[in-house]
Amino acid sequence: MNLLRTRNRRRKSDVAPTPEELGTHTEALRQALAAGGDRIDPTERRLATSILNKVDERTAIAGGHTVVALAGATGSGKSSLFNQLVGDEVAEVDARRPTTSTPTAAVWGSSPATRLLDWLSVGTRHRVVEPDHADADDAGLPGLVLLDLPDVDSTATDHRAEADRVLELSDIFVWVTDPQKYADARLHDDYIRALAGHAATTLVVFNQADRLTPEHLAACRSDLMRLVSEDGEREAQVLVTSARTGLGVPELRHQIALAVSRRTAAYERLAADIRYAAIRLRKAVSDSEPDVEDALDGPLVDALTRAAGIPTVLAAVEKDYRREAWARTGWPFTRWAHALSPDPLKRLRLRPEKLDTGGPGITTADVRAVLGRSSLPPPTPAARAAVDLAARELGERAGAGLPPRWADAAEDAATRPHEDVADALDQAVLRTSLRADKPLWWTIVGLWQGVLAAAAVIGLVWLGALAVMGWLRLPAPRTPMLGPVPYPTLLLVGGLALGFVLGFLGRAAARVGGRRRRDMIAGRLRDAVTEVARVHIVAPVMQVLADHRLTRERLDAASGRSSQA
Ligand SMILES: Nc1nc2c(ncn2[C@@H]2O[C@H](COP(=O)(O)OP(=O)(O)OP(=O)(O)O)[C@@H](O)[C@H]2O)c(=O)[nH]1
Ligand SMILES: [Mg+2]
Repeated sequence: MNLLRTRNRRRKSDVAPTPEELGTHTEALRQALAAGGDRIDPTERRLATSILNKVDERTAIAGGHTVVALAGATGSGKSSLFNQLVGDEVAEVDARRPTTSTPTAAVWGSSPATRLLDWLSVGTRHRVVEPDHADADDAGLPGLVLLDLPDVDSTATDHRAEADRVLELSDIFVWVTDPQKYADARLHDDYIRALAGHAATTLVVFNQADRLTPEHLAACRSDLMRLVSEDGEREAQVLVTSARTGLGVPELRHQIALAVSRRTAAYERLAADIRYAAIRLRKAVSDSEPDVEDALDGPLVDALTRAAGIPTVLAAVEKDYRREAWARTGWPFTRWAHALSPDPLKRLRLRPEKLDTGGPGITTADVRAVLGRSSLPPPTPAARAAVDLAARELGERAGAGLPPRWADAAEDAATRPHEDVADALDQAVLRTSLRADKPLWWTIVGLWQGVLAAAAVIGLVWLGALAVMGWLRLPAPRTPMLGPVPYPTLLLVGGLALGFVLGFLGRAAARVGGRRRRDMIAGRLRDAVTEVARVHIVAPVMQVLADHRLTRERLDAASGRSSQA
């Protein structure tokens, strides 16, 4: 992809980072790509990755060189100006069009810039040996790597591709144009406008000035300045030169020397590219994330609770409480009837019996949590549909206002296949203890029932003994009386009657207690189901939102915008 065609406009003042800032911005862009994952458009990711690679490669090459590229239309005089600047006939100049097909480099200074030129894949290299009497204007040229590029507009398309490739890697862009082509709209759009924002590192050269009369030249120059300004390069320098007469060449050399001596052009260019990638990626990220903090308070947990069969479990818990309460506090003479009714928790394989494992407090529930499933009925299609609906609604809420790829990710996270959720729910029910301390009133009432039953039995035996003695005509001992009522009769009737009444009250208390037990276990089970919802449905959705936020913050940091990083 040709980055030059799509470059955004940037303000000059945006582009002046220190190497440390460039490092921070680069790292931020890298983190943004990691956080964004596959929710970043693959084409944009490739673009950003190629820029990151470029930054890595360029910053790894030491030497402090500045790469200045002469680019423009065929025949504008790039090679001629190159030779003027080098002071030697290095590049081929010809009346044939196009002439230059591969780039030529000239390197000033003591270092041959071998690694840099290898990286630029520029094979033709020339070392410039500066004369001792170099004037003050040349003071900044050590460190300059000047490139003569192929043209960008000839019929040879590979010329343009090669020029674009090298321009992409260059630090300073010198646009060479001439009286015939300076107004070519396509060249303005594709290059000067596309590279606007590199004003600090862009020079526009109007060459072949010798071919115009002074009036004509002035008119063309102001016309070119207007066009360049319209391209967004308001502060770009427009220099007038003639490679034939040498007019303006010292000024061009001076301007290049100034830029090279600042030694910041490479960082500025790289920072501008990082910024450019970050701004592009930022367009596919929202300014905020939807608030789904209340996701666990709503219909999702309700739906999961029904799907987990928890109403069935709770009904069994309540019934079990009543059953056990009656067994312990009921009228002893009818208790046996309860023993015949089925155990509701056992039927669901949820009865928390102690196992004879010797381990402390291990219940069958704990073991089944590892080994298998409860016998809860599977969720009905309606319950399943309610879970799907609640999950989808959560996903839609989480994705609302997010760009499409993020919205899709949020919905996918909420509505992943829910087999694991069904299992997790079953396990959550199994792991939840249905046990609770035996109420004290069971023991007290149970004891009283024992006492009353014993009294009734004693009364019965006593009366029986009296009856037998009467029948045998034996003299009966005096039967103690409470008022008009003999003790044995009081014991029998009182024991039976009070026991019956106590049993009746116990049943009423068991109904109330059963409801309380049900509410308590309901709380536990709801917590367990809430945890399943959190782990399996809400957390993945939250993760998407957290990734989205991190991506945005990192992109803002990469582009130099304020960030909460
Ligand atoms: N009159 C005049 N002719 C020039 C000037 N600069 C270059 N030329 C001539 O224009 C023709 C093209 O010059 P080059 O330097 O080869 O142009 P180029 O931009 O390198 O062309 P390509 O390599 O095809 O892209 C040559 O015949 C040069 O002699 C100038 O300032 N004035
Ligand atoms: Mg040339």
